[in-house]
Parts: sequence; structure tokens; C-alpha cells
Amino acid sequence: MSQRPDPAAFPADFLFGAATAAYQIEGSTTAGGRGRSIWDTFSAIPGKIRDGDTGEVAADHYNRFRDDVKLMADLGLRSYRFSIAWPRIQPGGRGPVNQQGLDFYKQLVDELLANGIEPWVTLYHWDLPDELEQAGGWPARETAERFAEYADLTAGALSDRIRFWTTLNEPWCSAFLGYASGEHAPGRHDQAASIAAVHHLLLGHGLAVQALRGHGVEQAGLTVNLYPVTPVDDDPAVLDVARRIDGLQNRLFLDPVLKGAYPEDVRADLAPLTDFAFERPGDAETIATPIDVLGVNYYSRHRATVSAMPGVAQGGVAGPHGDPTAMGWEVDPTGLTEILVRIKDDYREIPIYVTENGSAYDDEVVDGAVHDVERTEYVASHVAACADAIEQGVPLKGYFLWSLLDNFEWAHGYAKRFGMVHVDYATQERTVKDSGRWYADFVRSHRDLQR
Ligand code: IFM
Repeated sequence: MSQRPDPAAFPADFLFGAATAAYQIEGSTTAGGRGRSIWDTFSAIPGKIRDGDTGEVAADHYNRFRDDVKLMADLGLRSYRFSIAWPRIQPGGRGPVNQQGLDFYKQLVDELLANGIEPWVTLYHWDLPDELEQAGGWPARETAERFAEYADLTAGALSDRIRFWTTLNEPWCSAFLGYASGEHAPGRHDQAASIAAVHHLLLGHGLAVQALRGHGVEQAGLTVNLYPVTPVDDDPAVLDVARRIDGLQNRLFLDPVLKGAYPEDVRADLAPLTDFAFERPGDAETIATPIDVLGVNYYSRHRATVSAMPGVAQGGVAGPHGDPTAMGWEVDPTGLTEILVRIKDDYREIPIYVTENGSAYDDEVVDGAVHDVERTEYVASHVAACADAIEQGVPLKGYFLWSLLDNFEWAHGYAKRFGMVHVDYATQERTVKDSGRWYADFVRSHRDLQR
């Protein structure tokens, strides 16, 4: 069923934009003094990434950023969310700034500002300097301290030109895919370590927010990936699986940041794995350092069942309803409204930005066009879901489509395309897809209302 949003449903200052992440688009992984990240190391291990792909070239954004910003301007985007590669700023994760790395982001930001596009920065989108992983990675407390140092250095150089700062992108993925299932870098299989990683990621977030404040940043927060969790039936065992999945996916991150404590039921669930000995007095307060904005990444809904699932949840996620995306993910815009309303109802009325939302489909360029009907429908219906949330009183302030460009989709390599702009990886030619044109038209009509 087609659901088309009304631009008038969004406030005048609503930020419509698109998002990317450094390792997924930049390429040039050894240029400008960049150090090695865990993703360089992980991608080099045979069998870890589909087709042996790596981020070495990616969408070559490092060399093409001016053209890419021009493309964003042509599309009428109001904001661009990108991430900074920590190993470009501190090649080994410690010590002084690598000026060449910083200069790249200064130039990018200046180009955005010159084109009237609001820059939105994420400090950590998964590319941990490899030396820090060798020293223990996120399960080690020192990584949180190093992250705060990196945030301090970066904000010292860029806070005069960037208003919006996100500390972490999707700490759930960094902790559980990186240290428990091993599907992502650094590829470890240690469930206890993954819980320590959750704690130190969140601690690093709190310390980083404090560092950002020292540079006068007034719009700081983190981005979490949230899923509504629906039990497949009302069998008590299924309801308990749903509670546990919701606990690990959503509340384990939202509660400490917005309520100041880990949820007691999740602590109890995790007791066989960890005694939380990594917690120190004062950590809970640091993690709950007030934030100004909450970033929410939404892709799909989880359906809980009792079939065995590997990993710490020990529950199960049932198959999707309806036609899934190329990732196998259920398409459900109502889940976006639901999760946004839940934050207002269960937590508080914090300004929220949807910092990622999008879908992968098997696109084809035909006569210079990509007729991605399903993605267009996906985007339109999810933007409409944002309007529904606003109508229900959610202080939603912006929406970023994932992604501006087709890019390196982590363990899936280049096989999954999420872009509103198609990238031909052989030639690096960019082709705006029909979904990108639809989004650009919508953003333009929203802008025109303000004239
Ligand atoms: O590509 C990723 C992104 O890096 C983080 N959020 C989900 C996207 C799609 O899987």
C-alpha cells in the first residue's frame, strides 16, 4: 500500500539529509598518514567479507568529496551526516593529531558549508585504530579514555564549524557483532568481552560528551539502532524471549544513557556471562551525562520466537512478514513510528533525529537510470511514518536517508546497495536513482513551503 508523506507535516527547520560512514565510502586507506583500523585488518582475512571485498577504494570519496558535495547540493539536501575515521586523526589511536587527516575533514566541512549544507559529524562509526584493539579494544577501559582524548582533539579543531556531534554510531553492533558473533571487526567470539565492550563504549560516549562540552558544543548525543520487538504469539516463553531481545537491543543502551542505570532484568539475564566487575563508582553518572539529541537508526522490526539463536540473547528472531529487502529485513514503517513514540513515553521528550533509515535492493542501471520502485516506496512510507510520530507529539527534528551513496556494506562487501545514488565501482560513476529523485523532490517541496 502506497503511503506518501505531506511536506507540510514537518516543521520549517526540520533537517532532511543523507548519511554515510568513513570506511564505507572514503577509500584511500593509507593516504594522508591514516593509520590502520580494525576494518582494514578484518577485511584482509580471507572469508570474512563477501567476495574478498575491502574498503581500500570504496566509493573513492576521499578524492571525490567536492563532486559528492556538489551532488548533495544539486539534490537539495539540508544536512549531511558523515563519520570521521579515528585513524586519520590519530593513526595509532593515541597521541598528537595527524594534521593531514584533520585537514581532509576541514576541507569537507568547509565545502559543505559553502554549499549551504549543515554538517553532522559522527566520531565513531566502527573504525577503531588497530593498535587500540591490540591493546584490548573496547572490552578494555583504556579505549574509553582514548576515545575521549580523540573527541577532545577533534572538537578542538572542528567545533567552530560543526554544530551537531554524535559520539558513537550503533554501539550494539560494535559490541555484539564485533566481540560476540564475530561477524564484524575485530571478529572476536567472546560473549563476556562483548558486555565489557558495551560498558566501555557507553563510558567512552559519556567522557566524549564531556570533552565536547569543553569546546562549547551544544548539540551532542549518540546514535542507537532500535527495533520494536513483537512476540510471534503470547506463549509465556515467547514473551520472555521478546523481553530479552528488547532488553539487549534497546534498553541496554537507552536506560543507562537516559535513565542512569542498566535495566535490572537485563543484568539478571547476563549474570551467567559477567559479574559487571568492569563497572566503577561514578561510571553510571558519566554514561548518563546529559545529551541534547538522540540519534535513532531504524531499519526493521524484530519478531521474537523461541527457536534457538546463537548469541547472548539465546532467543530467536522469526522470519520477516511480507517481502523483505535484499538484506532479508522486514519492511515495516509503522515500527519507526512505534519506536519513536516509545522513547517519548518510556524515557523523555528529548529531541530525536532519525540518523539512518533505508533499504538495500538489487539495483540495475538501465539506460542511465535506476528504477528502484521498492526503495522509493520504502523511503516515502518511512518519511510518512516520521510525520505520524510528529503528529503523536514526538519531538522529531530531522531524518537522514541511509545512504547517500552505494557503499561497502561491512561483511556483505559491495553486494548490498543502500544508496540513493548508484555507484559503478569500476568507473566510480554516480547515477541518481529514482528513490534519490523522489527524496530530492520531497525535500525541495518542503523547502519551498518556507519561501
Ligand atoms: O551500512 C550500515 C551502517 O554502517 C550502520 N547502520 C546500518 C547500515 C545498513 O546495514
